[in-house]
Amino acid sequence: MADLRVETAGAVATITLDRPDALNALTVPLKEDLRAAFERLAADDAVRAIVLTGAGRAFCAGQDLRERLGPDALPLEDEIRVRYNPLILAMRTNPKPIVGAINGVAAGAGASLAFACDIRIAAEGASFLLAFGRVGLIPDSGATWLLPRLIGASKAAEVALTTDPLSAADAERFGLVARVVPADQLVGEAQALARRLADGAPLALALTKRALETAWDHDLAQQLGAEAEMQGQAGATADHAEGIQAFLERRQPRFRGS
Ligand code: T3D
Repeated sequence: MADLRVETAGAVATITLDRPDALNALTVPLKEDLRAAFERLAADDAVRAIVLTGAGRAFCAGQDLRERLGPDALPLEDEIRVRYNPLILAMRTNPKPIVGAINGVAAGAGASLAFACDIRIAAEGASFLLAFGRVGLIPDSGATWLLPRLIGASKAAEVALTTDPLSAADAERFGLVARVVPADQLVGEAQALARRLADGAPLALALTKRALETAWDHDLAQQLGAEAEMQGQAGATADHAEGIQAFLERRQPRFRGS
């Protein structure tokens, strides 16, 4: 994992894309390591929340364009199907909440990675750039699905078609990021948020993520049914009983993930 760092402190794992000289552009090994890291953390009961950030001045500049021109590059459709799509799904289906700490420019598939996080906090000076059009491509890695849902169809069309960068301040205005903080506070703020999430009931968090995701494809009646089913699962946990007990005893709950 030469270009990826995974550090765990308590119940929070922080993943750092670590190719700062190339603005953390995505190579085959980096994509494979990143996907493997998300899958490993998904299965690790000791980890309850994940932070994703980038080293240096960028979050991620998307596909490494030098690698794309190399002799070993897969045809573009295959690369997307084999490497990008499973990576995005490893994030969106991850049972742990993922906080994006967007430290600088998030361009191309780097923007898609940011959109695939559950909550984003941005540094002042960060930006989101659907650079795909500048190299004759369409937004991929979930950007066309995620961005309209995050900021609305009209703004998403503007950002995708013009390829104008969306500043951190505008991203906050459109609800894409939860808040904007000074750069030197970014990772600390994201980890503090992740620690709060990690104190939650793990199954309830996982089911909340799933319910929010399935809602897009359901009508109200279907979603009411899905909520009932998932609530049945959450309600059967020891953590639900602990939550009620803690409420009655006026103390903080101690959720164990069972
Ligand atoms: O497999 C497939 O191809 C399909 C998947 C496609 C998904 C995609 O992500 S397509 C979109 C790919 N990404 C881009 O088009 C963004 C390219 N980068 C930029 O537009 C700019 O670098 C930024 C706007 C992100 C930042 O601009 P700036 O002026 O702050 O930095 P810079 O000088 O352009 O870049 C600094 C270094 O990073 C530079 O290297 P050097 O010259 O100092 O050795 C530059 O080449 C390198 N770099 C930046 N982005 C990439 C990159 N190297 C390889 N690939 C990159 N994407």
